[in-house]
Amino acid sequence: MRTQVAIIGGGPSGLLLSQLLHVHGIDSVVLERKTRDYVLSRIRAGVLEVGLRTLMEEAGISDRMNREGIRHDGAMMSHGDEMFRIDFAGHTGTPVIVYGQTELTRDLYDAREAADGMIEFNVEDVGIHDADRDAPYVTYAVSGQSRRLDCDFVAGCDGFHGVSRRSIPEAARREYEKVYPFGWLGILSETAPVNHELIYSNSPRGFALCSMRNENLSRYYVQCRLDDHPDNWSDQDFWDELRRRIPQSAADDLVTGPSIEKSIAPLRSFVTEPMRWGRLFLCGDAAHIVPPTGAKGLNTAASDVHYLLNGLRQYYEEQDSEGIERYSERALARIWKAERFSWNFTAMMHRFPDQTPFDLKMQIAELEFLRSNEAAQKAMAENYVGLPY
Ligand code: RFL
Ligand code: PHB
Repeated sequence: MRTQVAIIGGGPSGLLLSQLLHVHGIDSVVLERKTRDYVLSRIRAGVLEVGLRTLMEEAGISDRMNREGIRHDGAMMSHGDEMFRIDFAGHTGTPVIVYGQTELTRDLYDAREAADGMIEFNVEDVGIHDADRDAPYVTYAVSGQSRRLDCDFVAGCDGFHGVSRRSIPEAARREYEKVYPFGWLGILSETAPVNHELIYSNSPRGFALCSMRNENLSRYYVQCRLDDHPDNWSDQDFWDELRRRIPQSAADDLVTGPSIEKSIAPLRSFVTEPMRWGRLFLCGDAAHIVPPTGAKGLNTAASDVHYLLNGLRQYYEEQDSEGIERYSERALARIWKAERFSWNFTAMMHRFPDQTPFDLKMQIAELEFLRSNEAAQKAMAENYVGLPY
């Protein structure tokens, strides 16, 4: 089999790239290790920046997002019983939209299917070959049968644990990593959200976040130990702990109910450089991870797709390699700023095991500065709604 772009991974990066390439007349094949249902069962990000929304529009699949996504003009920050608002729309003219990654991925799968896009599910043993030559190819197996996909380019959209990053020789890449000494325990419940905007809370018992998917579906998180397990938490334990970590006014309004999903995600900052090796390009979680505090994971994946799409279009439409040659440099320039924001916001909001009384005072001072300073609020708003591409 032959295609122009072989895409490893059918998560949001791979599907969005594939759909956008299709819109611009470039052919691709997506290879996904799991099934569609499995990919859609993963509960992840929920906040969409304007850049990602524009890409969804360009991909021709923004109708449901525009109809069902919830516009958020700001978000609440709290410490103790203090609570203040960051006005995203007021400071930047732009809101964020709350629309789950699951829904966005479903829209992308539907669009690929409607266009007869080629997606191979349940692929095993993916191998990327000759990416540093002119004619790369990908080998894989489906139901025990070996297959070969010849292509012009390979897009590595296979997440943090995929094969693409590891296909770049170690001597040719450099990795930067910070592992945080805690995780987030998240639950999804069919209850009305406690507030119409998100609440990010720094409490003496650890961080908490009140988020949502729609008016009857809430997403809540509490900071937890890395060695903790969701089975250690009954729903009642979770609600009790959440109540203790958010301001009293919010705790009083909290509507509780049975959880329909409960999971723990570790927190990590990670970047690999460069994001291109010959004709192999890394996109999204395959190249970088942010702690979820800044809601940047999915959004940084989208900016990679934007730079790669432009590079590939320039190559096919103008026979000019400049865009693909500078892909890594352009993508990384934006990634590092999102890494800084996510790291800084994480440091401001969480309890760290080795935090000294001085460190705690610094956190409070930072939050107080943010509460009282318009310029600091504007900087936060600009980062949160997404820096320009
Ligand atoms: P994904 O979503 O991990 O998709 C990669 C796809 O590649 C497939 N795959 C392979 N396919 C073929 N061959 C192989 N060898 C393969 N290896 C892997 C996988 O099955 C998968 O379908 O990466 P992508 O597309 O780059 O998208 C990135 C986003 O998913 C990610 O940045 C965010 O979801 C991160 N993230 C969150 N971001 C937020 O902004 N807010 C959140 O609340 C949030 N919560 C999360 C998260 C990531 C989590 N992970 C990775 C554990 C919660 C969790 C639990
Ligand atoms: C979510 O709704 O899952 C969510 C929202 C904001 C974040 C992280 C996660 O910063």
